[in-house]
Amino acid sequence: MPEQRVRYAPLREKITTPAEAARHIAHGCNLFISGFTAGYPKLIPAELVKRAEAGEKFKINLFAGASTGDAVDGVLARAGLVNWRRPYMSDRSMREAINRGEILFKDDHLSGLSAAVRAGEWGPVHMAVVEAAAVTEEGHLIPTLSVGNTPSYLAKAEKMILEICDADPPELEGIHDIYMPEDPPFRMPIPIYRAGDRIGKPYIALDPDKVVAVVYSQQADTCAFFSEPEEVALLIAEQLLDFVRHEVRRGRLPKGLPWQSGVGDVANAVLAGFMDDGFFSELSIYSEVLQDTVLDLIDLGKVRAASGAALTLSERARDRFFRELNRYKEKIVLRPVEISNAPEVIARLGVLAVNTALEVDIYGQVNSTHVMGSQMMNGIGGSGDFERNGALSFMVTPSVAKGGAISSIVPMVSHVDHSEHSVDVIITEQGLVDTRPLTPRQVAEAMINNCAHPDYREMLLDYYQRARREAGGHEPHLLGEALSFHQRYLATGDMRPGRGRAQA
Ligand code: 0RQ
Repeated sequence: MPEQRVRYAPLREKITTPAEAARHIAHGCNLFISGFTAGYPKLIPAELVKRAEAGEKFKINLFAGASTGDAVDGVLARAGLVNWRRPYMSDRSMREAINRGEILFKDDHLSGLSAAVRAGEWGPVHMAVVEAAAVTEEGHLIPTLSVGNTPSYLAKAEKMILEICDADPPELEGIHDIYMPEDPPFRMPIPIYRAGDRIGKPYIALDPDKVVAVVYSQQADTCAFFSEPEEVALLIAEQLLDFVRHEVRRGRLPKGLPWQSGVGDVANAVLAGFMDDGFFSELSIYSEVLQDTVLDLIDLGKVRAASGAALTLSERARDRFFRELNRYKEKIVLRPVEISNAPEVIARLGVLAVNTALEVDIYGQVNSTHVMGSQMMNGIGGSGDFERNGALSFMVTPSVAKGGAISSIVPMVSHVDHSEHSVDVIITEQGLVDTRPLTPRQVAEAMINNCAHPDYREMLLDYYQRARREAGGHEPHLLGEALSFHQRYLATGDMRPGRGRAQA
C-alpha cells in the first residue's frame, strides 16, 4: 500500500493520479529524472506520451542519470517529446533521433555531472521525477535500484514528483550510501579507503514542501537483458585474467585491487571468469553498474564488497536478489555516481578498469562512441572516469565487427574518446598489447601482430610501413589515407549503429 511506503504523513496528502501529476510538466520544462540503467520513473513519461497522442504540442529537456529503459527514452523519443537529452543513453529510438539531429545530445564524463548540475551549468532544475522504494518518517527518500545523480537533482529541484514503486521491496532501505561532497574550493577528500566503505546516509534528504505530487507505481524496470558471454568474449576475458595473474605473480601488481567492469559482453565475461578461478578469491568491485554476475560471485563467497551507482538485474536475478535481499545487502553498496566514479577514489583505491571499445587504432587511441566517426552509439558513460584513473586500464574489443566486414583495429580511429595516454593494455580475442613500456612505433607493430584479425594484418602493416617511409615522425601517419580504411566499409552495407545492447 502506498500509505505504508510513504511514512511521512504530509506527503500522503499529495498522492494523486499520474495524469494529475504530469500536468506539472509543461513545454520547455527541464526534467531531471532518476534512473541509471535501473530505477527510472515509468508512469510520468507514459502520461506525457498520452498528452502528445491527444494532440498537445510540447517538448521537454530530459536529463537522466545515464541510460534508462524503453519506458523513458524509447517512448519519449518516438513521441517526439525530447528537445535535449543528457548524458549517456542506449536506447535505439533515442539514438536514431540523436543521429538524425532531431534531439540535441551532449556526451559527458559521468563523474563530473552532479557538480555541474549543482553549479547550474545545466540550467534550472524545473522538475525532478524520481522513483522511490519508500519515504521515511522524516520525509527522506529511499531510492530503488539506482542512485545515479538523484541526490543532486533533488537538491536543486524547484519541484518534485515521486513515483513510489511497489515492485521494489521496502527492504532496499540500507543498501544505499548517500554522500554529497562540498563543491570546490571547499571539497575535502572523499573518505573511501575500501570499496565497501559506507560514508554517508542510507537515504536522500529532500525538502518535502517541494514535492508537488506522489504517485503509486507497480512497474518494474524492463532493462537488463543478460546473455551468457560468447566465445570471443570468453577468449578476451581469459587473456585479461592471465595477464593480471602474471603481473601479480611477478610482483608488479598488488593482489586484491578492486575491479571495475564496464558495459558489454566482454566486461561481463571478465566477471564470469572469476567464478571458477581459484586465484581471485576475495574480490572487491568498485564499479559503476553492477549486474547479475555480481550476485553469482557473492553466492560463491568470492566477493568482499561490491560498490556501484546502480544494480541492473535481469528479471530472474532480480527475483533472487529480492528474495535474499538482506544477505546481498551486506556486500553491496549503491552510491551517487559522483562517488562511484570519483577520479580521486578510483586512483587511490587502484582500480583495475575494464571497458569496451568500438575500435582502437594502431597507436592505442580508442573510439567507444561514434560508429564510422559520425553516428553516436551510446556515449562515453563512465569509461573515461575509470580508464584515465585506474591503476591499470584495459580496453577490450573483438578484433572484427559486423561478421568480419570491419576491422576494430584501424590505422586512425574515426573519433577519439580515450587517448593512448589513458589506456594501458589493449586486448582482442587474437592477443594483447601492454603499451606501457612501448614507444608508439612499437605499439603499432604489436597491435598489428597481436591484436588485429589475420584478415586485416597485411593491410594494416602495409599502411604502417608506408607511413614510416613517407611521413616518418614519432607516430607516422598518412593523413590523406588514414581514414580511407573506414571509407571502404561504407560501400559494403549499412553501418549505422544497430541494436546496441549496452547498458550504463
Ligand atoms: O551493432 O547492434 O547492429 O549488431 O556496434 O556492438 O559488440 O554488441 O557492443 O555491447 O560490447 O558494447 C563500445 C558500444 C560496446 C559499449 C560499446 C557495432 C556492432 C553492434 C554494438 P549491431 P557490440 P557491446 C561505464 C562503461 C561506452 C560506455 C562505457 C559502450 C554495435 O561498451 O557503450 O564503456 N561503451 N561505459 O556490430 C562499426 C566498429 C564496431 C561496430 C562494433 N568498429 N565499427 N560498428 N560495432 N564495433 C563504466 C561501468 O562500470 C559500467
